[in-house]
Amino acid sequence: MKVCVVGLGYIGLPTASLLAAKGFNVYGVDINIDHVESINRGQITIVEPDLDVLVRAAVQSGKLTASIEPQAADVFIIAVPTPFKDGHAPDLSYLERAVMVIAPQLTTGNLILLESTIPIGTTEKVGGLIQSIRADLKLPQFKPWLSSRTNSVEQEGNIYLAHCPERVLPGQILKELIDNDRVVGGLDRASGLKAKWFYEKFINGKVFITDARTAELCKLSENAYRDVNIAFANELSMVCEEFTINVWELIELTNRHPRVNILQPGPGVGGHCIAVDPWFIVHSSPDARLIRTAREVNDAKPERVLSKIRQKASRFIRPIIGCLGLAFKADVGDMRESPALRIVSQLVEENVGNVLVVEPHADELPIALAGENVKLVDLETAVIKADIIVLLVDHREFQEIDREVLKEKVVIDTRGLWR
Ligand code: SAJ
Repeated sequence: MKVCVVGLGYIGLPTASLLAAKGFNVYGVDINIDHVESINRGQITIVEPDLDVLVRAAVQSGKLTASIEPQAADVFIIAVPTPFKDGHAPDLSYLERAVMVIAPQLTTGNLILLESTIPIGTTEKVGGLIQSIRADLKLPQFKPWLSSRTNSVEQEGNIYLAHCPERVLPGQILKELIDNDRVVGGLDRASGLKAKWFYEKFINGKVFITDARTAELCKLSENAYRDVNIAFANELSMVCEEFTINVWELIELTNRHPRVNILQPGPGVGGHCIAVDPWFIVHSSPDARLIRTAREVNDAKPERVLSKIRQKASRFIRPIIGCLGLAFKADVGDMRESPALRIVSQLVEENVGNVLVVEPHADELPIALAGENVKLVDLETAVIKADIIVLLVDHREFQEIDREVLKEKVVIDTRGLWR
């Protein structure tokens, strides 16, 4: 079976290499030629445990080849980003481009799987787009179903189209790709069944079929649920600050209740998923008031951290500020939507002091952090030289810092690592 994976990023590349390892012939497609060439050499730029080994093996076995052009295949998987535009409206341009690129390659019986996170109703729109380009094919019509009993499996199209949102956690992608349960939302029931049949060939998790709209909102709800719960923790951290209560101790004690499980506060919520996806619900429904507020609470958190740093910095003539971490969360190198990066950029721009950055997952500073007043240094240098130490990411390397040295510094621990 031939599989064409469009988008070789954090989801597409692990999926393509896993499929290759399972014996499928996989064509990976990406618009970035440098990325394509390095994959064909068996090299990757994404930091993810064991992915380098898997990609190298997939390429060496001849089962995975990458290109900027798609090829005819039995199954097409689209895993391109769906960011938001100004005003938080979803930007579906990558998805539309991917669909237009595969449309000429489609033949009767093909299965198209949309793994990208998408707003409610997008699978139907993709079906319409393909139909408008390929009048010779028959795309199924969307049919909502309330239970599996109410929908017939009668096939009315000659293409199968389903939304199968990815659910993997960065840092554990390969494990979760295989073990997580999947929800597949078919444009019609035949598409759902076909998608289930395909996933069951290479994952161990259970596959649940529903309609496309339900699967779309299911994925968005998973991330919005986590965002709302983190917002609760972040809100508590602000309340605690007013009353000089240690929020970490508070949460630990509150969580001793058998039905309470509060998440951890931090400098804000980052990454390409949780900081983005809830906006897709908010943008499509005025009823999503709680989800909107959670986004606003979490988005306001970096500014809270910044004002604390400014306040501490004002005690020094020109402080050296050691900022530990730039990534959006612990033990990954990904800086997309990172609150840590936002905080450090702002400190540099405002020239609050001389900033020493420590990021064990980066060899150089991102372009956004250019300036005379900022340098990437090792942990030891930052800890010795800094007047103020701001812990922004709870990378495991930062756990080992000598607490005695910290006693001589002004410490702002946004993650509760040294609580
Ligand atoms: N965070 C907190 N406090 C917490 C937990 C997380 O501040 O208690 C912050 C993190 O530091 C980070 C952000 O939230 O900045 C998101 O991190 P995360 O580990 O919660 O999630 P992601 O973005 O790495 O991955 C999420 C996952 N979704 C859920 O857990 C519901 C993953 O399963 C999804 O596949 C992924 O989004 C995605 O691609 O949508």
